[in-house]
Amino acid sequence: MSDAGVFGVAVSEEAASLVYLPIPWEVTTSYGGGTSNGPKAIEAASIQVDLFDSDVLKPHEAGLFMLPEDPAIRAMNDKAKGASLEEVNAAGAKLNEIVYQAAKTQLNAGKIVGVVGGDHSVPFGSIRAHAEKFPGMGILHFDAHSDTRAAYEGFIWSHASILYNVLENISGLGRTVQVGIRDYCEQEHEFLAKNKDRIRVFYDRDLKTRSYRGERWDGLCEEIVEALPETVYITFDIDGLDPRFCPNTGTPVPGGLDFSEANHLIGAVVRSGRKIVGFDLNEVAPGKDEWDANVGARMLYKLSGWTLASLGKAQIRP
Ligand SMILES: [Mn+2]
Repeated sequence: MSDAGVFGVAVSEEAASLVYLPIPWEVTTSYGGGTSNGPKAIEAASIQVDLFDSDVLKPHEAGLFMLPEDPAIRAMNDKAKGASLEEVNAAGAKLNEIVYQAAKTQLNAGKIVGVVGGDHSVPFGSIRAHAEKFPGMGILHFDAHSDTRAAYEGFIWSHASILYNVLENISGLGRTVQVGIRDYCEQEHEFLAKNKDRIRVFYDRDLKTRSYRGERWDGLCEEIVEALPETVYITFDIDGLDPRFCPNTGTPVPGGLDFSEANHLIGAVVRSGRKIVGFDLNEVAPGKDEWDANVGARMLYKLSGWTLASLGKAQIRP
């Protein structure tokens, strides 16, 4: 790894406004693997991202720092993969505690926290830490999957259950808004219908149909943003994007958002005056070339810039 640091910005942890927690974890992966190598691949690809951003003025000047991977997490991941259901569930609970403590430590030090997965089970502890610090915080969830399955395949802390676990176990949350959803089962459909007020779902099919009939993406973004409270946490599963942006992700689904559409929506959150208080990026799995990691690094930079801008630590480009 380059000594230059993530995005080629040489900055100390102390001087950074935004600290990334890389979590090499994919214990409950159900289909394609490789997301535990996401953080390292994204860090390597980040060197190629130009620091000039078209939306936000010099996001890097606020200081971006990625912690080193915790070898204990990697060891836990390797040990739990293929272990018994009971052991996997115990390992997941342990990881949640580690990520919770790590995020809480950074939040208490006044840092903005961005978790880099790993599969989508990874951010639970960070969302818990953010919800404690920012009561009433809503969640903007980009994903092809609703991730509201109860213990998928028996795994309590499954990547396919992250939003179910968040909504069932974390109190004091504002509304969750899901975007890009196009893969969900009967149980999830019922769960979503039962929790209509807590979760607003903007299904991919509906967004596409409305745009085919002439509605503009900008107007749809306005409607999505209005469903969110004033304080927002973003959980970004890369497979919310069209699979051409993430061909090696674990569970790709045709359809989804363009990179620019997702970026425009995050920008709309910030332009509305809402504050993005934290985020995670997950399910990026490097392939034989660096395309997936390249897209991941660029989305990470966009998420970082918009988050900093929303908190007054960077300026939106005039
Ligand atoms: Mn997904």
